[in-house]
Amino acid sequence: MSASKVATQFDVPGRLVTLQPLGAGNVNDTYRVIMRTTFSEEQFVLQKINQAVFKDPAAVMSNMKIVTDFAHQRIEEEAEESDRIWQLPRVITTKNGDDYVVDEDGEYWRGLSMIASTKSYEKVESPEVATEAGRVLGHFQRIISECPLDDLQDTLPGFHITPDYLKNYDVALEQEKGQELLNISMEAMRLGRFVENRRDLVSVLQDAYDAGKLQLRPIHGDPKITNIMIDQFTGKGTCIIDLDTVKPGLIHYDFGDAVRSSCNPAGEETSDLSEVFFDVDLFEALVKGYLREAGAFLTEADNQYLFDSIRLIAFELGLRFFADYLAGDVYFKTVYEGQNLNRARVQFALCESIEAREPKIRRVLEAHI
Ligand code: GN1
Ligand code: MG
Repeated sequence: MSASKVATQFDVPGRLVTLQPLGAGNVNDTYRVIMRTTFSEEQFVLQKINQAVFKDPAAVMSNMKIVTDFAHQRIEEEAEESDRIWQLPRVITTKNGDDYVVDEDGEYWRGLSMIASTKSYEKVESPEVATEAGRVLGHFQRIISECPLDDLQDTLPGFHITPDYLKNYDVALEQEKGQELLNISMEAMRLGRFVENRRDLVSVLQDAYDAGKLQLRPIHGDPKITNIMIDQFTGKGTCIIDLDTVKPGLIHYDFGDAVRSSCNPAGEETSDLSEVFFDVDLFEALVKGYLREAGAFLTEADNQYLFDSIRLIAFELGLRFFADYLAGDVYFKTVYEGQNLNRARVQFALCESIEAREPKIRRVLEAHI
């Protein structure tokens, strides 16, 4: 079914004016929908859930409802003492009262409220934005921390289990196509060696979890900087969007992902590797904002693995992009040939920069914890 036909099924007043592609997500299709009546205009977000990634879209929607209801209540309870108006998208029901539309092709569509007058960044250019990014993530993790884990389903089995990504990579490499793509370019071979030299790294968080040092908590799963909304007028962070991957996990996945995406001023899509580096000043700014909210619930053991999470999630994302390139771009959307290879180059360059700055990064953590 066409997106505009689906858009009119949500319980939003007015006639459809237009529908525009929104954001730069690598997984779902996202649109801004504009509805108008004689006296008003309402905009909302329409998304088609990518079922190649999310095999159980109803579970995604169930988690989203549970977590947003829980978080909205906490936001309301704390509203008086807050230094800002915190927001979080609301699931918009259909005219039939459902939480989503399933069209005749079996595609799942959802409507979400728009977080108005905010912007998100593809790359962070100032410490102020980094602090806000940290604050928004810490705030989100804190307000959902008591949401019962048993109510949340695993919407994406294997997500952020780095040893499993390494297995997928090995499978992609064994295929004829994978071998061909690896051997065709010096750059792909270089990345292959980069992975080989870091095989021992992949289980660092998983081992700590298996040993009972780290615990599962409700997490966001995908707090990259483009998912963090900053108020256009006050410059304060107000909200985190893209709640598909909210599920039980390690808070380290979130911390590592927010850090790796915020502290590389070149962003994820640059093709100039000389621009890619880990900016320790941005990192320090982010840590300050994060700990202001998260400091209270992080345990001693949690703190011990924060550095590892930064290095690991940069490496993991590079590995996921590289494996997807070798498998023929089946997971992450691409707009040009070799984009996933390029994205992998960027994350691996960032990982190297993180490794080179390990003592500095650890010092920043020690100074603020
Ligand atoms: C994907 O869809 P988007 O762009 O928010 C991916 C994340 C990656 C990110 C890298 C469900 O997120 O894990 O970190 O791309 N989401 C999923 O840009 O795999
Ligand atoms: Mg996402």
